[in-house]
Amino acid sequence: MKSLDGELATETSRRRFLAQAVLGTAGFAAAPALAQQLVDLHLPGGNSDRPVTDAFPGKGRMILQRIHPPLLETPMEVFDKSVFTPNDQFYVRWHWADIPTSINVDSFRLEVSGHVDKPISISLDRLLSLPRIEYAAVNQCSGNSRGLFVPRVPGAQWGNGAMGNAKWLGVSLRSVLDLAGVRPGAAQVRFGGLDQPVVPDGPDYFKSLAIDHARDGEVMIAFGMNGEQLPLLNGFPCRLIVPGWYSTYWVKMLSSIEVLPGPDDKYWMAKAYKIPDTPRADVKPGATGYKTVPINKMVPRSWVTSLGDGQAIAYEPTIPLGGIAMGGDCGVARVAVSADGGRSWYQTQLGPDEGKYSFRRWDARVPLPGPGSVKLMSRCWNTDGVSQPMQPIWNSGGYMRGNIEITTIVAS
Ligand SMILES: Nc1nc2c(c(=O)[nH]1)N[C@H]1C(S)=C(S)[C@@H](COP(=O)(O)O)O[C@H]1N2
Ligand SMILES: [Mo]
Repeated sequence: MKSLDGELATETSRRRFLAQAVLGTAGFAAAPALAQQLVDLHLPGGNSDRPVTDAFPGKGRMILQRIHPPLLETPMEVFDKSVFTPNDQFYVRWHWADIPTSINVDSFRLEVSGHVDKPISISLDRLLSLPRIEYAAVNQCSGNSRGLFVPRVPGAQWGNGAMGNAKWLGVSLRSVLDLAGVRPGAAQVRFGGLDQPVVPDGPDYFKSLAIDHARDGEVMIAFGMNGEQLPLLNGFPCRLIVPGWYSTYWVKMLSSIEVLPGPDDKYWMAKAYKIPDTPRADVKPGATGYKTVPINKMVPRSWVTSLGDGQAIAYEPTIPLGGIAMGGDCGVARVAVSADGGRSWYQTQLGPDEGKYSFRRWDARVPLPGPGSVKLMSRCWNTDGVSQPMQPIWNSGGYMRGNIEITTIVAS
């Protein structure tokens, strides 16, 4: 984190902020030129091929889910190279297409208002001068893997790449709230960004956290990501980090923080991102009449990343397998792996512990049942003792998938 720690508050780094911030106009205005290459996301029931693009500002090779607003998915093989997802291949998701393509770092202000002693307006210089915190955390869209739901549900048809892990650097939200002074009786804190709806009555993107959660000292206003400033598309100049929670709460281009004396009744909290209040948020397809709650903590997940779905390999009696795991809202305790469709399981060796909210690498050698088609599976147990079940869930939002995933390879 050398460059950020040492330099962010200086003139040099402010110029770098600015340079980064004006990237992008071309990529936004015109439809990006698409590469000919297609990636098969192996979504059940077809419509599974997606183009690959490197035409978005600050982004390398990404799977194109939507141009306007940009929805870019990280190719699975990226997760095999490091538990930290490079900024230029970190997935992108926006709800509204009206996203600023340049940020003036001198006039930018983060407004803190509402149920506080004194509303404040914080410049980037001031934000950068506050005491810093840093930790690794997985950013995962609530609808990551939605395209794998059976029966299929509407919404972005993500494969497994609407997620990424980064080392986030910033200041605690608590320290910023303390500058304004939260008044007694505060219930929630609402966060808004610089993006705007593109239709007259479209609901502006606002998300809220309970006041105690907002003040837990971990929730972060981040301006650093893997030792660099945030890419514009990932929320430059600063965004919220809510470790362990789905990234719908991780408001990008964060510009407003409003302390509320009661619950947030706006669209994005009251209507959108609600999950069934049932075990694992699971309901029968077509079910109605169940109670719902706002989506919240993530669940444990894991993937084989050393081999891709559909990959052909030379048969060997035992093969090396590797992948990544996440605990959800706590650490990874262990990961087991199977190469025979779940009949026999083998323990894996965990890689370095980068913190409880981070991805964790796992590796193993496993026997193959023989040549032919082989179903690989991995299963994560988190430090709260929760593990991935075999059975997929279903809900109409396509949220919170967490079952054991299957990677089919052919050994010959
Ligand atoms: N301002 C703003 N912040 C936002 C969103 C948005 O539409 N606007 N989308 C949220 C959702 S649903 C997701 S999944 C994450 C995606 O973060 P990323 O694009 O950095 O990967 O941003 C979150 N923060
Ligand atoms: Mo999301």
